[in-house]
Amino acid sequence: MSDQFIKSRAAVAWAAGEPLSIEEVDVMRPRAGEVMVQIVASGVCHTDAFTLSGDDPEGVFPAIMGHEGGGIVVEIGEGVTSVAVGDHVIPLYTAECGECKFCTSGKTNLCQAVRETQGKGLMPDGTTRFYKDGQPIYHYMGCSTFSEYTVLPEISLAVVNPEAPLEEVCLLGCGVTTGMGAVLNTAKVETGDTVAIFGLGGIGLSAIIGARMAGAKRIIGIDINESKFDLAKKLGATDCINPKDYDRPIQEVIVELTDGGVDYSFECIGNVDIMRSALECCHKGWGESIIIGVAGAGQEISTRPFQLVTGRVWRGTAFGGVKGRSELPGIVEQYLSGEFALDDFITHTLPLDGINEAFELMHEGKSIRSVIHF
Ligand code: NAD
Ligand code: AHE
Ligand code: ZN
Ligand code: ZN
Repeated sequence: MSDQFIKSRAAVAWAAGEPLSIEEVDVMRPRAGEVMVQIVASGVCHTDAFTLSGDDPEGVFPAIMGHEGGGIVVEIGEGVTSVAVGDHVIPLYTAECGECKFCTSGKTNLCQAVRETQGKGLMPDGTTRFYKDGQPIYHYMGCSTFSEYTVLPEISLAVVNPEAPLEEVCLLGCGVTTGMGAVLNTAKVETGDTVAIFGLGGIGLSAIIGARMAGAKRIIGIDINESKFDLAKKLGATDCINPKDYDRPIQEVIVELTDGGVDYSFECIGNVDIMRSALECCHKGWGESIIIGVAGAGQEISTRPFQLVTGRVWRGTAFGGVKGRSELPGIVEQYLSGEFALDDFITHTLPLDGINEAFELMHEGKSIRSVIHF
């Protein structure tokens, strides 16, 4: 490869369902409007495992996965003005161009400027920047943070305070922002509300933090893995429930516990049956259920329409409704000023070589977040 390329160690997903393979790949230098980032650390999110499993309709292989990273800008392409070499950045799987119909709507964070090519594993010009022995390798969620060096569109980077440790604030690239944002931006939970949070992984635990910040008076955490309960309680859960302890649907249990149902519920698992439970444990007349979990190809949600006729609301959220470029730097400042902690989430730190162990720990229910240090 020519000097248009640099060498990078990366974890390559050659095919669905196979372990990642550590390779030296060639990364093409940034083109116009693009930025090369040296990744310092990356969390491993359940969505990485979901796509690797083959269940993601947008999953393409071979690919370099990872979307929860933190890094430093090493090179900018022609015309890039908002990001400079040396900036500390968090890659964004939800870009923010500030100009598209979505960005200017004031109604959503789902910028569509690069979404179509991103979903195909490509840069906005329809090509890839990753190669192995001349074979193209796809990008993932526009981020590919499981590579020492990656290339992103300028509009897919949030510049953050360099005092923030990238080994921790990388978690704001997905999990923690998603859970907190779902509660604070999407649901807009208020003081005194009762909430139920299904699934106490990185997303659900972050939703607990959001609920505590919002002043919720009762925060019910639900999980089938009771090892998650201690941290859930430390972060603010008032009750923790294991559905396996009951011989009736968990929604019935929660409705009874809460005098008619919760004000808000959050599904943080990706299980369509639990999405139904989460809706049906909401209070008649006003309860709202927010879907965060990602379900596999072909799966559908169902409930009796009467649940909605009688005032319950079903919503979904991506990246917690947060506009990355304009809002994430402020969330990093909140973290720096001690409004919430991130170290609680980091149960394991591993070198890139240990990335398959990170997936195993997740599947075994032993980790909240594993962070890969480059
Ligand atoms: P995780 O694996 O860390 O946590 C999932 C938790 O759900 C675990 O604690 C597990 O024990 C629990 N669980 C599994 N089955 C359950 C059941 N039947 N009942 C109760 N609990 C159960 O995963 P995560 O990283 O926290 O991600 C959670 C979900 O959120 C995934 O589907 C992920 O793809 C999705 N996600 C969505 C967004 C978004 O923007 N919408 C962002 C990040 C992650
Ligand atoms: N590609 C999947 C959907 C995956 C999905 O829902 N992704 C979330 C982020 S998960 C982060 O861990 C998301 O942001 N979705 C909005 C978007 O534009 O992708 C499929 O079903 O095709
Ligand atoms: Zn994620
Ligand atoms: Zn936009």
